[in-house]
Amino acid sequence: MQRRDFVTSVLVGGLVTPVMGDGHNSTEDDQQGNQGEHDHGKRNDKGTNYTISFGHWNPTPTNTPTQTSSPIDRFAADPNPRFLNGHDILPGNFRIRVGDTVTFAISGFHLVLIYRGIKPEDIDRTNLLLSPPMTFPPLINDPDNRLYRGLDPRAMPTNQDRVEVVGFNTPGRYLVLCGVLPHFFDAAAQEFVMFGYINVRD
Ligand SMILES: [Cu+2]
Repeated sequence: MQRRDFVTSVLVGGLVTPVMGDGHNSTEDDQQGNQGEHDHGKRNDKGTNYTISFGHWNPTPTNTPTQTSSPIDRFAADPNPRFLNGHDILPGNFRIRVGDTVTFAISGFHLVLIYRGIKPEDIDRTNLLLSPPMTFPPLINDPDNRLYRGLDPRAMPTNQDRVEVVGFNTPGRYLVLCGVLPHFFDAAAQEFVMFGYINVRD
């Protein structure tokens, strides 16, 4: 069975010379990184991966609300200096294809929320909130049209940075936002801030 799978993999891979019969051995598998595990027929050869930075550390002299020229030292007493965190989703608007995946590279106290076919105004940010334990800000808890809710950042107060990879399997326009309420909606300016769109097409 392993031998047959390997031959299939070579043919599917489009190599000029098919490896038949005795051509299969464990050394070749190791060179391909397969280590004997095959997943042919399920491979997504067309898809690709995109990276979105979801909040970022911002060691520059122009931060708000605190003006500072200090570099960020994460060995310091507070390893997550929130006033030096940029609340941006970058890129904020782009197109991918069905089957692609997106790597959300999350830095700081943020919550990845993905909705399909709605706008920021459609999110219930008044009634559907997770009550803040301790000093955490409220988190949006609106399940309507939600495709994905990421890990609860309140569960990891010391090491907030992480990566979450999400696949997009249905065409549509997806709203990506940070579920931390004051990041998503600036109450003083009365405007939506930390959100973006991913357009998924066939
Ligand atoms: Cu956020």
